[in-house]
Amino acid sequence: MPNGLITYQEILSQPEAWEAALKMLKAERTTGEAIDPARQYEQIMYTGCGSSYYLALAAAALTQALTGRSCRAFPASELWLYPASAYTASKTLLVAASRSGETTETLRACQAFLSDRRGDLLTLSCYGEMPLAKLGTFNLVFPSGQESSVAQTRALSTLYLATVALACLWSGRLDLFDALARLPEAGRRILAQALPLAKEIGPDASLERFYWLGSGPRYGLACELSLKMKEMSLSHSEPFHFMEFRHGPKSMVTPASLVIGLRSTANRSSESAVLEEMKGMGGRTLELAEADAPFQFKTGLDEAIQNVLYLPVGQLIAFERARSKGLDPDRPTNLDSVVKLS
Ligand code: F1P
Repeated sequence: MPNGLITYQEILSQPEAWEAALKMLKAERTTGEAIDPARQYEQIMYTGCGSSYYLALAAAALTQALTGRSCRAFPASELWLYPASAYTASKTLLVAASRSGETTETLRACQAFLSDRRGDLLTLSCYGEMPLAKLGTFNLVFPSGQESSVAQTRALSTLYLATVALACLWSGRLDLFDALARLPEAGRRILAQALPLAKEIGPDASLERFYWLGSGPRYGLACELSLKMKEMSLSHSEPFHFMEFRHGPKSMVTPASLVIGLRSTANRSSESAVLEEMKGMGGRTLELAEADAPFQFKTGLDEAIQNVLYLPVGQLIAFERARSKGLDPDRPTNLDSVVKLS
């Protein structure tokens, strides 16, 4: 089997996974609405590990923007070992994401949260038989996100999309909730559009460092794509908020650097300016955005619900780079698909 065929198929099948998840969320809409934080909780905390923590970061930023509720994200290990630095006395909805549903830190954080009676727990996972899927006050399971590769792709984007759908429900934006149904088709088109780009960038041996820039609801996604580049291709890769990149990290930019911007529409001028400056310093740049960018989505969708579309583009770039380095993305070096502590 050619290297990475499982991962490749999982990346390409994301639109179908999203379709199945959205159907389930539509059917379970009452659960989503019943959880409604607006009425019951002073704050929402999101948590997970690795990719699932980056999902939590992205979900917290978007959910706060849409609902106006206080939303924060912490690695599960921080909630487990340093709860006083994270929780306040207010009644909390904890949203825990996990592909496997058996990552030790995530389970420990959720068990401590419940035993300390801090509020209610909503779990988002892909395997209904695993411990996390039975732990929550509310449990949403998305089998279409199941995957056998180690580095998360389909699971991450599917669980992330679930948080976007819940944010739409909790903010009463049923127009946005309904518009999510257009994402699978957009995803198929963008995957096809991204393939040649990934095949051009991936094998480019003149590139040695990758910087992923994202702000607001896109910072967590920048972190996730940076992790993909590390996990799949063992490349030096780092995420930053757009404007933060100027405050020191830009000193690392050379012609061997690719600065990839998950650019917004709302703050286009500020974010494009950072990429232009890096280009002026001799760095290479790649601007991804809905419109007015070398790689554009052109979905016509509201900015709040199209962020998931950045993921397949970055995943394919990391995948092609791994393949060009003779690595097997299906079996990344030194990685396990789940971290279980004794
Ligand atoms: C969390 C995780 C992954 C990471 C690696 C090890 O898994 O940290 O994000 O990429 O595969 O496990 P999960 O809790 O989402 O199953």
